[in-house]
Amino acid sequence: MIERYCIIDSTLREGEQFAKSNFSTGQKVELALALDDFGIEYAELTSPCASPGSARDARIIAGLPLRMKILTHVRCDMEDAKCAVETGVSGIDILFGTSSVLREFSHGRSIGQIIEAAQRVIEYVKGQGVEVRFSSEDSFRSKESDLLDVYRAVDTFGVNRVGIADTVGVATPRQVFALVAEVRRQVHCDIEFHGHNDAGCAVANAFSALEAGATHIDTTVLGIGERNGITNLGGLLARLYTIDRRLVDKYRLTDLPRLDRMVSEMVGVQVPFNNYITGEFAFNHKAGIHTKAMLNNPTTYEVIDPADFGLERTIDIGHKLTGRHAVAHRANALGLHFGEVELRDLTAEIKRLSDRGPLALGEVDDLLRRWVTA
Ligand code: HCA
Ligand code: CU
Repeated sequence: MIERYCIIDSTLREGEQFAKSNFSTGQKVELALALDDFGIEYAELTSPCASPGSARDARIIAGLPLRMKILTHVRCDMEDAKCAVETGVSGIDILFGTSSVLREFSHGRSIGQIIEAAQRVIEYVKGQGVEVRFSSEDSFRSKESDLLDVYRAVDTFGVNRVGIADTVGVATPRQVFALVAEVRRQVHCDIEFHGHNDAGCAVANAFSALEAGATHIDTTVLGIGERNGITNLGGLLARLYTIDRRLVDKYRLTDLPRLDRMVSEMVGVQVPFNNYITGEFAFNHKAGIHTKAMLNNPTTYEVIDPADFGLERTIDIGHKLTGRHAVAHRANALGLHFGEVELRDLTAEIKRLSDRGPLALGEVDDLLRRWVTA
């Protein structure tokens, strides 16, 4: 049972790590305003220590009159934390690699040293009246007992959330469920999940995390991020909507197409054809068996009502898989009415013609009109 949850949209942090991203200040502000209108609870920004422009933009966005909370993301380091607090954000997400591979080849610290460093930074940030989260990079390739030691310790230091990160996208939904449920038993604070999509499980894993008691999920618009990205905002909404529409009522769903389009234009990629909800064909119906049922009752082949997202379904007619019902429906829309035999012949003609290639709707319409006068 999922009772309460928040989305932390990281398009302005993880999304900046996408190969084609290079948001201008104006674009960052535009996106922050759009996410806020949408009803997202938190937006995470690139570390102000990354570049002078990142620091300036973090201050600008933290100063906007928004309902959502602005977070920034830094390493577990005192200098970084100070720099983050100075931007005026309401929360800081700190990150430390706990896996043996990162400990050996990246920062070289022991679990004890990680806990000590975390305590200093957490106490400092809390002391500044700022929200703080502690996340362990590459959680699923970390030793579980190490992870739990770290999470239990930072919980006692007063973190608002612990973060579980599937940095390389290896976790399965079952593993996510098991780890989040275990962390849920061990700490009192909130739990955040951040999952990459390398193996195609980012949405499923985020959902499993919620089922196991996570309270915060990281997403990005269109799922953009390092490599092939993380949990797609629209994908998570689709997953939750089909479980219980009320879970997503708090968001202004009709603005999702605008958000997806905005980010696709900003980063210079198209919205993928198979994107959740806003992909060009997400509500397109083609085969005769489907279109017949759809015309009788759209819930036969649609679990999401496109109108809830301000979208419309399309029914393809001019192809060899077409069916009589779809043809009759189109004819009715044009004010033309055919008998059963005519309809059968018309449908056969469309199938014959489209064996050479699909017909445009205009061509189908011409054929229907000619049939009347023939
Ligand atoms: C990265 C960091 C991160 C951080 C996630 C988090 C990851 O490797 O770029 O702060 O929870 O995937 O581990 O994005
Ligand atoms: Cu990440």
